[in-house]
Amino acid sequence: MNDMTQVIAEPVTWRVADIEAIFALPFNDLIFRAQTVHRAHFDANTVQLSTLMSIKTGGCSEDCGYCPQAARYDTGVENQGLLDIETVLEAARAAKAAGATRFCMGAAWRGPKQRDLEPVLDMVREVKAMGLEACATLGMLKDGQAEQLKDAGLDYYNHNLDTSPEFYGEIITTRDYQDRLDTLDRVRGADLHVCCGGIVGMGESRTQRAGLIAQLANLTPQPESVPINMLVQVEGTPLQDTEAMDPLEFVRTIAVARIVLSQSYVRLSAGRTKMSEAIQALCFLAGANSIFYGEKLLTTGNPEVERDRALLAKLGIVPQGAACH
Ligand code: SAM
Ligand code: DTB
Ligand code: SF4
Repeated sequence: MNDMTQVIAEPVTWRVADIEAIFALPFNDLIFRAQTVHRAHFDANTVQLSTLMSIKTGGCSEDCGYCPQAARYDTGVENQGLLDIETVLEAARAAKAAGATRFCMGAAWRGPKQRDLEPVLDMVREVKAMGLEACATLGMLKDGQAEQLKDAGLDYYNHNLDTSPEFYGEIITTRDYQDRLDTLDRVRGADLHVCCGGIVGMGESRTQRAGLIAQLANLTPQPESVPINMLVQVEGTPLQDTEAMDPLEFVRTIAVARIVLSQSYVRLSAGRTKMSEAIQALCFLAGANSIFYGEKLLTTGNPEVERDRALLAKLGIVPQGAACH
């Protein structure tokens, strides 16, 4: 036992200070620790691939300062009502053919109304029937909606905490942190898998990054999937000119998430088009074991499928479920 073991011994409740201490480890110690935790729980050379699709785009009533889909910011995103089911299923079939195992449907809603939810339930049923896992991110859920999604066969619901409680008010004012925690409770209460993470590079401090990770780590049970997004700076949003984050600090964030969320899939999410292959490789070394796969996220770009295939091949990382394709 050395001092480092002492610092990262798993407490019942993670304090922000515990997490800051992990952040502050020498880089090599941090990565070694993250790899050790990763290898205790996962095959270190496997990655899970999810493909995203925006099923309802833009015109959103919320004021999330990072988001190109908020109606109040002039970002050039074209509004698109809920897509018809066949368009969505065609994209899901293509995602499966390209090797994704999960299809995630995103909607620019504050939350779905019942009349919005019903067609989405049909999409979930059909995506499942294709043999894909189904995920949705539709905003805040009201009582009973998570159960309807579960009954339709949904596997995962994505709802992010986005940042620490202390920084949150600088980014979003139209709903509060507790609203997000309440939706996460509803998702968990319906026995859905929870996909919950956040965004870094929004001008938050390291303490605030640790604050986000503490919130995620203290969810009980911890989320099965934790997307860590690097802010995509979109012109027209309040965060368009935020100072870019040091990529090595991003790698540290992934490593810390891996250590404290030891059994969660940590997803290297938005922001990959701006990352070199070397930084992405470091993120995998730090314990990231899932990515968004396909040339588009919701409204912004993601690396081309061929580029991702080449990168994974170069690293000897095999997509989960690849043997079936
Ligand atoms: N409207 C729903 C909601 O907000 O819950 C679902 C879709 S919303 C676009 C899903 C997530 O995308 C957000 O919670 C945020 O974490 C992420 N996101 C949105 N814009 C982003 C950006 N510019 N950079 C990085 N992540 C972003
Ligand atoms: C998540 O954490 N990141 C994804 C997914 N969950 C829905 C969305 C990223 C969106 C990036 C900006 C865009 O493409 O509009
Ligand atoms: Fe709307 Fe979701 Fe964008 Fe916020 S993140 S503005 S809720 S689409």
